[in-house]
Amino acid sequence: MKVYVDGKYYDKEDAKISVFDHGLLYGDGVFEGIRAYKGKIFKCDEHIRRLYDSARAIWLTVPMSEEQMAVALHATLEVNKLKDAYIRLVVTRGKGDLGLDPRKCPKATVIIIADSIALYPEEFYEKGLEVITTATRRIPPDCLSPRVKSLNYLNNIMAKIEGIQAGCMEVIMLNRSGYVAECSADNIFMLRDGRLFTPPLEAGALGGITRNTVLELARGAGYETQEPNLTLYDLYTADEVFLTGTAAEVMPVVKIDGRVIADGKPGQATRDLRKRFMKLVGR
Ligand code: PXG
Repeated sequence: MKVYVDGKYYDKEDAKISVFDHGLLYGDGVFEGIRAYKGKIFKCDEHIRRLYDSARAIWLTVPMSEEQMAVALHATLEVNKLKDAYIRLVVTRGKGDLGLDPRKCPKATVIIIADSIALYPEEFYEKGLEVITTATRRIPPDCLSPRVKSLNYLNNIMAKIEGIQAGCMEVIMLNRSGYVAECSADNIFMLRDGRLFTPPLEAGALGGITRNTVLELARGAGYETQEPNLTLYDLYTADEVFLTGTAAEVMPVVKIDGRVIADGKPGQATRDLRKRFMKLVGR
């Protein structure tokens, strides 16, 4: 495996950054999780746009153009001879000193790792996931915008640990008002009477690339879509619930906090939208 670090490729063992990098010292940086299907990077421009928006929002200058970033992403796939892959793109504040001051970091660090994907086992798509709601609430947008895909994932990791302890692979996080925000690394959707709902970004959701794609696919297929605040009551009484994300794609949910959703099987619309998504990515 060859890893891209600041314009050069290193073997996995030799791909290293400084212990003074503020990405490590403070979680000061941004990242993207991207997928390639059959050699084509899925929604490459959208991921690059989100990365640069995240960077701009935290006063971080990415030391290359968006066009150069696209070239670097494709080159990293090429060097590793990967067709179906998971790409982790990380931009940190760079090497600085032992203080918060980002002005001490003259140049951002850019890392691109491309690996074969660890897929969710097929059985989860057939049977559906069981999830719980966590006590850990999503960080409020007035503290750190969830729109920024930053290297500060502790909030989500605390939620993930609650899920692991309950035997669940994914968890639902509420915002401080008690409305549904999203999951630890996925967005959430529900269906009711044929209409598709997902929480608004203001509720504390990341603007997921898969979320956008599924909303577009659904509208194109004639579903009515809405983005209202959703409560746990809405999810518990939904006809269908599913998750979207780069890793999960479209994943049915059949149990929430011990309550069986509808008949406990992946729903018709979920299967339909999953099929449309898989067609779009060519699988
Ligand atoms: N919410 C959060 C908090 C996320 O981190 C999503 C929603 C879904 O967004 P996309 O753009 O992927 O549809 C994410 C995505 C990983 C990993 O390795 C995490 C994500 C994506 C890919 C890999 O844990 N998070």
